[in-house]
Amino acid sequence: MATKKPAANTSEAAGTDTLDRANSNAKLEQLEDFRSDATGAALRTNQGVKIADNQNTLKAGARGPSLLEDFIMREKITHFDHERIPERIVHARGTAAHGYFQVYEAQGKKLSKAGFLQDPAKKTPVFVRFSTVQGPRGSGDTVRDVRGFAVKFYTDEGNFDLVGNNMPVFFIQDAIKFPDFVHAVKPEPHNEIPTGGSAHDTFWDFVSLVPESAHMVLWTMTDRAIPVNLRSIQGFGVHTFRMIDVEGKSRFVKFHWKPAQGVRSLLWDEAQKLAGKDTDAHRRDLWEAIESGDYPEWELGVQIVEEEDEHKFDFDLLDPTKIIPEELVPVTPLGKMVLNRNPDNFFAETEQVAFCPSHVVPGIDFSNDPLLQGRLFSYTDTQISRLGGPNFHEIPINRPVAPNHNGQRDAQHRTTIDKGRASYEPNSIDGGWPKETPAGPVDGGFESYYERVDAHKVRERSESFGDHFSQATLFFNSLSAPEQEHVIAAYSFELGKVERQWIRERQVNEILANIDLGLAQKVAKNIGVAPPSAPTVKPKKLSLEKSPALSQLNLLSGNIKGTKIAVLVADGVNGDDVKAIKSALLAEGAHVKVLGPNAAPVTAADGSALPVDGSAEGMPSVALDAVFVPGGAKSVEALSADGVAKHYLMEAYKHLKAIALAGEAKDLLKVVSLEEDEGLLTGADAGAVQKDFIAAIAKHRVWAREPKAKSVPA
Ligand code: HDE
Repeated sequence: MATKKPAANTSEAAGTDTLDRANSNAKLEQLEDFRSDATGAALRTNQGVKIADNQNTLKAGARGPSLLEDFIMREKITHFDHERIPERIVHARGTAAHGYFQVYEAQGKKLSKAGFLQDPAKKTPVFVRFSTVQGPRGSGDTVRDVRGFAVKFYTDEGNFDLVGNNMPVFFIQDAIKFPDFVHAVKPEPHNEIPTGGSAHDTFWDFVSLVPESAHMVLWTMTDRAIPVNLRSIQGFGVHTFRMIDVEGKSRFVKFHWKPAQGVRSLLWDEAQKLAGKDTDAHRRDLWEAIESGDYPEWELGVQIVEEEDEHKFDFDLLDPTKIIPEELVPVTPLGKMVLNRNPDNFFAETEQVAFCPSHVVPGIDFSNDPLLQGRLFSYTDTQISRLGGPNFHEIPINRPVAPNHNGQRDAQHRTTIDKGRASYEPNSIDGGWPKETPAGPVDGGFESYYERVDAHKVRERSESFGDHFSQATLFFNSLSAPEQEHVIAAYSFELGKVERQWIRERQVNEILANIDLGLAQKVAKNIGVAPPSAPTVKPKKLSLEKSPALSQLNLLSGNIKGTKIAVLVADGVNGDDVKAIKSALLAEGAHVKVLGPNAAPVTAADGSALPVDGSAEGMPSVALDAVFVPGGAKSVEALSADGVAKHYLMEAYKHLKAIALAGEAKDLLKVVSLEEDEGLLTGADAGAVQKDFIAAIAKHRVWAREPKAKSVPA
């Protein structure tokens, strides 16, 4: 149990908002109880010695030199000096949460004998880490980048790690190219610029020389690379895997995570601003959603391809730069995942968690995708230097719930006190234990799929991996008009930052022109390159003209659950409007932030004190999804004279957000020179606009406004 905070902290509850602040502090203390370290235990050294003075080093006289003998100070500083561990070489910036996975129905006879896919009543614990790829541990959350989506299932048969991304393909086809790719995308070696992004020469040099990257680079130029938050990203296992059923039959599968919140993204201007206004935007959003009980949820599904259908597609299932269009093979839902608990300690859990694609359980197996095969080696290898040795599986967050028992011994950071004399197998000293378990349909030992391989040893790329453009073309064709516009803008922005003209030209002529000539010509114009008149590679006939499942505008949830709405107030605000809109939005599962000129409560028109959640400056429009301004003549007058409030509205308008102005707030339209449209609504009071406001928020953006919004200053 938490003991009370020291008096110094409680004395701050002595201002005008005494009651509210005291109440919310008490709530916070209760909430944080389980995270508290208020044990009542004495301060001791690591050797267990009680410490009498933690304020002063041992000195020869109060003003004299410090003494080497001070083991208390030396232990403390030595430990501190070694607090940091190497950050991940890629995916260093991340955030994570605990939760559970629950299967819908038993899969043993249909698809996989994996134990965690059998019992719909069973909740298998998971730990999920989301990440960006390029930036270091302290970099911004909203940069243009791929998002990692790594899930550790703590199953009764051992840990299963599904280490995926929020995009369904990858930049390269063979693991041997990974260090080249990463060196190219990382900040440049001479000046370590840029942090967190790919808008620089070495990245575009590499990808313009490596056409197999064309499809994935196109994904990173879409809005998928700037998600609005981590609760609304899709996840993909990327590679083809195998699943083995109880009869031993194997099928190929591709894993998909579909967010219940729908797929939503930021606009580029928002993403850039948010990176400065709130570096932790995504981390904070996930944390706050879970703390508030709004638990993010995803559905796990698989595309299933029967063994005999392996070669029926016009691409190779083993090629990680290809998707299987959902129109050809629909996603079969398997179960749902809910994230319902934040970590207690970032370092111990989020930083020290070690994922590895080779952590599989019986019923799940690998394909021969050459990128996947390389990953099976790389992840354990990297933990050996990052986590300081081969015993990282003993770190609590990595420990399986299934017991592990074998003859592996010693090495750095071993914490298990192994018993018995026989650390080898077979043995006759410890009764032969631990022994092998034969493979079986249920709870058996792991047995690799009995695949026949008969070939020459070669260093070769299969010819079936040779088409690098047709799926990129399919993807571009499948995007809606605003999505295509954003892609053109993203290539233009990124290539516009490339200093070497020949790299710009090569990307336009040899890559973009082969994806879509119109795309290439528009980008060429924006970056000062002569527009190409023809592709350099003969286009392959597309077997599918469009895949609607690829456009994120088709992937909205249709409701406003989990969105964040700003309510702008000042002294004199109509308190009834605030109350009404709050209850209407909360009833739909949205989060409401009442924002004042500063963090102090405002006085409503009826004289009552109205607490606020923060200031408009502290929670900028780029961090929220929509804006409501209640009526109240005095409040509207104050907002009309407040630069922050006016900018708030104009910025929300520019970013195509739903805006509703109640009562006198309609007067603000003139002040900021904006006109009503299908998402900028006015009405006599909150009740009159709330229905249309909610419908506009559910559409996520007012796309029809985009051309007009361009003239609003950024
Ligand atoms: Fe990774 N990747 N990767 N990767 N990857 C790492 O492992 C690697 C690839 C992915 O939150 C590293 O523990 C190679 C594809 C995620 O902790 C490292 C290749 C996909 C995460 C590594 C790939 C991913 C990583 C760095 C090509 C999507 C973060 C630290 C053969 C399917 C996991 C670490 C977390 C992390 C190697 C390609 C996803 C160095 C060699 C494809 C989500 O081992």
